[in-house]
Amino acid sequence: MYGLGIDINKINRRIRFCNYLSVAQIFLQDNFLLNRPLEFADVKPRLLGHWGSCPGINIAYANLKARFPKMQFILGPGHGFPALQANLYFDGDLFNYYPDATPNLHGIEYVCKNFSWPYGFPSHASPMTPGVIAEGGELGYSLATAYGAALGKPEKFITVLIGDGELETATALASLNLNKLLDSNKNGHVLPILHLNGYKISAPTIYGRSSERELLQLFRGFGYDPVIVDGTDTEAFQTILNCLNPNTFIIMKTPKGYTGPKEVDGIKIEGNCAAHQVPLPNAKTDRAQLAMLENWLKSYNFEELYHEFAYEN
Ligand SMILES: Cc1ncc(C[n+]2csc(CCOP(=O)(O)OP(=O)(O)O)c2C)c(N)n1
Repeated sequence: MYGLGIDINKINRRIRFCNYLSVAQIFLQDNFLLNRPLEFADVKPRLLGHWGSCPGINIAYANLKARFPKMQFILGPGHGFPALQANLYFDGDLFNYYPDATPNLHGIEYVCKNFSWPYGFPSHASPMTPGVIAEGGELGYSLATAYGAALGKPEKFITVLIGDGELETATALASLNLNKLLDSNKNGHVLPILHLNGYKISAPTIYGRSSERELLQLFRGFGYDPVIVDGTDTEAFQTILNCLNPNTFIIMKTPKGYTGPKEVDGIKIEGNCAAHQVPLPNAKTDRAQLAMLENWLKSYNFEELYHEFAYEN
């Protein structure tokens, strides 16, 4: 246990659960609990989705939810939808709207099979997503949406995850000025978190190549109190959440595609732009990639987490 009754181990287990479920949504159409060796037939015929953003989203969501259970969460890079969906499923929020999203094998199958599937869930956050007010398909609007949602609602606590690629857009960058327009007595608290995973689709981000000093000065110039945290250090993340002030701006560093494959066909994946979409695109036909996928899934030891989480009707 840590400070205010926060259980670091529980947060880390939730992150593992949601990472597994993010990968499973992208790849699996069967054998969701890996009860038998993974086969080509278990892999979806058309691999769609974005892995790279998911681990950082899962880290941010788990840390924020543990500390602020009633927060409103706004996701800038809506392409990281498998992670958002995994968290909504984990908390039972999805079940409230989709009764098939039960906390057992049936629910896991439902969530995975329907990701990016005709008549299922889209590959991005969408109006079908419970609580969504920013779709995120077009980058740039997350911070403005957060400040808008806070207007006239002093009781609200709004967290917003901004992609570092997203923050290169004019809209997101100009939205950094909005903190100057909100009277904290009349409006809700907005906590911005920059998801500094260093890469956008196929290249490094400007902020990923900036020095810490440049980053801190940039956000200080906009009137924030910036603080840098290593997202992979849950204890450090919780320490920062324990000492927020109205101007805190969190810069959360994670390697893009963290916990995913390190290298595929000689190309660096984890911590590189190559993690952005589907890191093992030939998993349905290439035995080596299938084996890598199986090892990747097994690395989360999901079975242990599943037994804690699931109930069977
Ligand atoms: C306005 C806009 N420009 C370009 C794109 C294309 N696009 C999709 S994802 C992406 C990279 C996003 O990078 P980042 O915000 O850092 O998110 P990450 O996946 O790295 O977490 C881009 C440029 C877009 N969706 N919207």
